Amino acid sequence: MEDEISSFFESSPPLKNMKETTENLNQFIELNSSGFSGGRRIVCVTSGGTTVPLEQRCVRYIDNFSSGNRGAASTENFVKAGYAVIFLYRRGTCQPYCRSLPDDPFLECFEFTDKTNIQVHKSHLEAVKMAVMDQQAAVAEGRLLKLPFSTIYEYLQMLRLIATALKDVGPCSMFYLAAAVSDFYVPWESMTEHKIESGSGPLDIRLAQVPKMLSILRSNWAQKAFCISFKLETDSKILIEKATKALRKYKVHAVVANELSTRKEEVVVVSSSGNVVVRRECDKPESIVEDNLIRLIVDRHSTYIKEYHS
Ligand code: 9Z3
Repeated sequence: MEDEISSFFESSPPLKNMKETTENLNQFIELNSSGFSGGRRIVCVTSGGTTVPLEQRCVRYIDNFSSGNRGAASTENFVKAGYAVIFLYRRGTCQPYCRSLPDDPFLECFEFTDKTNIQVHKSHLEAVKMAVMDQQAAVAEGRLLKLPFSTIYEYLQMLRLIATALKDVGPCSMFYLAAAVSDFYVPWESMTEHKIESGSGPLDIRLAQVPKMLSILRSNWAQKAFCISFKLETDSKILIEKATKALRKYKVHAVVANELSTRKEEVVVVSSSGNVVVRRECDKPESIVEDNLIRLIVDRHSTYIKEYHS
């Protein structure tokens, strides 16, 4: 397994903004773990789906479904709970504090009062005000660092970078892995450079298995961090069994199991202390499942830190 993982990284195209990303990351972690900020807990929230390019100069790719809503909503709740959040997200997916804005906020929220004055439409005023104020406050207080990815290559290299940078934060750090990560990919060296020709009939592609990074995250990159992974299924009959298997195999602290069609209504937190069903409060229209989910995860993290120090 270790060999597969090293060869995955050795053959990956290097990250473009590696130096700048590492600097921003280290600065963010230093600020939040110093006495100046009171030593905050730091969580890395991953969000959105990874792409698998089919060509090195990519025109076509395979994608994993995820709107990024779970990651964005969870980030807002972690910030509210006092955490600093590294939001590792798929470019173009849902962003924290923007969930109640329309699909095309720029075109739908603004209106011209005359040719030189633009203002927010009355019906969107509250949503825009909250989005801008909350996001600016989180960034100004140094509680939110956003890092984008698109491909499986970028995602896994960034995850390794973050895990390594968080090593000294130990049990006060958390990984909350809500991103939908590809299980299969085309190895970079076996990928054609140019756009695949479409004139020569059906296309056969052989996909290799993406090495399971969760094991190495737990056993090597971030041994002391609290680690929550997600399990997504479309068949509810196998969901809990699969989540339980993942809990044992990867030795994470909990697996959040969700079924695609009901994922906004309920999730099941599977851990060694039993399974807990977490639901959205149906009688409150504003309520989202992440309100209760993050409360539970934060509680579990507190217990983990206490037990670690005793
Ligand atoms: C999830 O299960 C997330 O909860 C969703 C959130 C992607 C369903 P949305 O972004 O949806 O709000 O639209 N994420 C993990 C999915 C995943 O790929 N898990 C792998 C698996 O199930 C393990 S890493 O095998």
